[in-house]
Amino acid sequence: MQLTKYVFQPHGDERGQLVALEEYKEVPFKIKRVYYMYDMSPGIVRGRHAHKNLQQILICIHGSCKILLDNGNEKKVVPLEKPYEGLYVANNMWHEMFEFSEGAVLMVLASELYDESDYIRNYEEFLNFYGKQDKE
Ligand code: T46
Repeated sequence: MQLTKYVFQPHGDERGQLVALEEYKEVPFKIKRVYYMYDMSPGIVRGRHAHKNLQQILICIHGSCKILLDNGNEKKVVPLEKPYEGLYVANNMWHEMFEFSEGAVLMVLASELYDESDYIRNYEEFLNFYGKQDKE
């Protein structure tokens, strides 16, 4: 499985750090939506779905968390621990977010507007479609 973890360039000076992300530059797609999650309960797992078309970059802008990526054949767990790191999550990739540290904030840059019909929330359905497709 090919992983793309970006290390963005912080613009730092004595006042602190700043990271700037522009579409088609640091981010390989047009950014149509930004959302973020916070106040996660201890031990909670979020995600547990794949997207048919959506591409995303996940950035843990405060605290840390882990991301499970699963393409139907292979699984990888990627830690997100720095506010200047971004994990690319392609379409057709089952993903789960877990082990959020206290106070963690996970921000997501998304290539499409919110569309519930783009989600595959059933793991068997995901495996039946993408797992078999990848093996052909
Ligand atoms: C994803 C992972 C990384 C909206 O109304 N608009 C939105 O843009 C989003 C993202 C969510 N919602 C609503 C839908 C649900 O009622 O917010 C609620 C929580 O969404 P969900 O349970 O899908 O959240 P996660 O954390 O499981 O998944 C989210 C994204 O939905 C998903 O696309 O890839 O983060």
